[in-house]
Amino acid sequence: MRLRWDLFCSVVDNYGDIGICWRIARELVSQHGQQVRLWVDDLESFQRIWPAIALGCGLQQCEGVEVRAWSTDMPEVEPADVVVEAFACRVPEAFLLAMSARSPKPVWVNLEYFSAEAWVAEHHGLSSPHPRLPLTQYFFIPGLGAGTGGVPGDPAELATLRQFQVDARAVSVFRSALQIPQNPGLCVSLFAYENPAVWGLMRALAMHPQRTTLLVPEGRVLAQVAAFPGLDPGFARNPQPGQATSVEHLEVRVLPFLSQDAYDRLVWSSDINFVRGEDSFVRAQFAGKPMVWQPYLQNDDAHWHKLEAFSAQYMQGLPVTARIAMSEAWRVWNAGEIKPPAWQEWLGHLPEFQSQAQSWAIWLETQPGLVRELVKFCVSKL
Ligand code: TRH
Repeated sequence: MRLRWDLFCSVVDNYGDIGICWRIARELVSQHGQQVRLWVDDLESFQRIWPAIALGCGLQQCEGVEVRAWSTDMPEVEPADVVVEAFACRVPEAFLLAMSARSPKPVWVNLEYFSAEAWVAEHHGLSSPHPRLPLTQYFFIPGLGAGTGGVPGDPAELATLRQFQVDARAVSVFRSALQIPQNPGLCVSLFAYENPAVWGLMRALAMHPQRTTLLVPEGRVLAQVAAFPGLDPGFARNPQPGQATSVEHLEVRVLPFLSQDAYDRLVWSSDINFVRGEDSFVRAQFAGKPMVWQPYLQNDDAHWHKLEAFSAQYMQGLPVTARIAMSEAWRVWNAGEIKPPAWQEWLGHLPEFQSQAQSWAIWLETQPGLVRELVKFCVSKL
């Protein structure tokens, strides 16, 4: 059934909000034949992850999606069949009134962040009536397992990336374009928030017998990486994309901020991925490579609960010593502690992490896909 969708995305900070909405919008169109209007209040962030997006353009078409700049003077438009408010953003009052005046009323969805916590299955699908208007909103919460909104991953996109991963020539072309060495040794991608723990990691990598290339796209953690003792002082002052510098067995290489497609390829072609937030975190799981996750910092330690809930499931297939090593490294990373021994221990278990990450990725692909579930859910509420 071809429905019309209004998908609203407000960029709070960082790139996860638009990153996830953009994947959903594209998959709705390409895999489910839906008609999507994506409202975004920050085209600059959008353009960073998808360079084809034009700035200052109120309405544009991209990848079959109608992209609208969402500003305070939102034009009067008829709401679509489905209205999705992503990540607690709120549509303007005038639009809500138009929704309540529409017949039939749109299916109104509050799309939440992905989490492995148990409450997800309890709250997913619940409804909440509007206090004044004849409208009902439904919670749609992505997660792991039955009763959740599923995992964000476009099956066609995953198949393409899986092919890329085993295509040595394609990986080589990708690396050349970014000046990544063809034989990088242990190839580690690093996408993180500011984190003092990065020095402990770098110390362990520098001492590790295998040569390591640490690939750091421009972003929040770069200044701390560059200030690591022993790196070239010029680099430390002003690290620029394309530059590289070494200390002992570790080479640090700065990448430009990549398009979302290129970032996916970086994750799929690296041996280890440090990821953060929601979207890169799920990409790293599908890539089937060892990873370290830094959830977005929240009040009341909510990020620690998220981390614990996910770790309990993700790490359960590991032998005990490997599980302890992984869990300690993830703790140290998120606590911001500089502890090289935790990383040495962790590096010692990489082969176990590799096979566990592969099994996890295979299992994850058997899980319900978020967009398919979302379409089914909305059709059922029409
Ligand atoms: O940028 P993030 O930290 O986003 C966060 C989280 O989503 C968080 O939960 C949310 O509450 C907060 O924003 C407001 O991390 P995330 O989720 O991994 O999103 C990053 C996106 O940026 C993802 O789609 C990948 C993309 N990306 C690029 O396109 N190019 C790059 O070079 C890099 C490093 C990332």
